[in-house]
Amino acid sequence: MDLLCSDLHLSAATPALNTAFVALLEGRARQARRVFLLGDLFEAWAGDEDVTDPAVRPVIAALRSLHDAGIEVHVLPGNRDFLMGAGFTEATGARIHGDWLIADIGGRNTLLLHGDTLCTDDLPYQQFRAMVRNPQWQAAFLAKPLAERHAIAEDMRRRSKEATAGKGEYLMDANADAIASMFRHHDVDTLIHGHTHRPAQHRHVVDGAACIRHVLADWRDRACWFEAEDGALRAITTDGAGQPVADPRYPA
Ligand code: LP5
Ligand code: MN
Repeated sequence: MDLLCSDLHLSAATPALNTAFVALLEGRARQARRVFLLGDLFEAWAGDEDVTDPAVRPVIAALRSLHDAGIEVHVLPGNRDFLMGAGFTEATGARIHGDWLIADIGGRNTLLLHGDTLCTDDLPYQQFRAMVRNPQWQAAFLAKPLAERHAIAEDMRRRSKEATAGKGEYLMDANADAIASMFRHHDVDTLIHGHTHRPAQHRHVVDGAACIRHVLADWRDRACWFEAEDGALRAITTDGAGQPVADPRYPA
């Protein structure tokens, strides 16, 4: 079984979700062969010194213990935690990938993305992204004291909230041409991503071929993950008692 999730946005302000994620890693994930974290595991990652943050430490320890139990942990960077690097890898044993990854998920050759690269209509974001993904910018940012980086990250979160409040909903969704060219370019018929916080299963036709795009839900209200096995992909959430149940936001 492979387990996938994204957009947990864990921080010191989300103790219940941090605990729910640790419970997932200590429970259900132990039956997985691989765990894929498709970005925005953390609300904001200002550098790998954050692995010792008291709120983050239990999550790091749970990832480490999963890795030590022989389960592969694969991470794609999100727009909140793209600065995770060698310190994170060393602490957790997880493998950090580039912007995309192709894997056999439930028997289908599947492209995995965070999802932000699909939002090509959001030009201010794409410009911001190009700036912060530049290695020189990152080196200069990471050379600043941690407290200053936290303050910049917090300021950027504030700016982002202001900016997104003024953007149309369509602008922040995946662009149809970007989706089609991803399927085409990577020669896959299945795509899984998060970022847009719009849980759904979309069917697309690209050059006459039927394609499917699964969008992972965020963890704002409750845990959500996909389990893939034997040709099936199941969306799971937890009920009021924290027990795993089929997520009603997705078709059965
Ligand atoms: O994250 P969310 O859901 O609110 O919105 C995203 C896009 N916003 C972002 C910014 C992050 O929220 C902030 C991340 C901080 C953690 C990283 C820490 C280390 C880096 C510090 C960086 C300075 O990704 C948002 C999208 C939305 O998704 C939907 O796709 O619209 O995009 C924006 O809000 C970008 C603005 O539109 C453009 C902002 C330009 C401001 C540039 C100021 C540069 C300041 C540099 C300081 C050194
Ligand atoms: Mn995101």
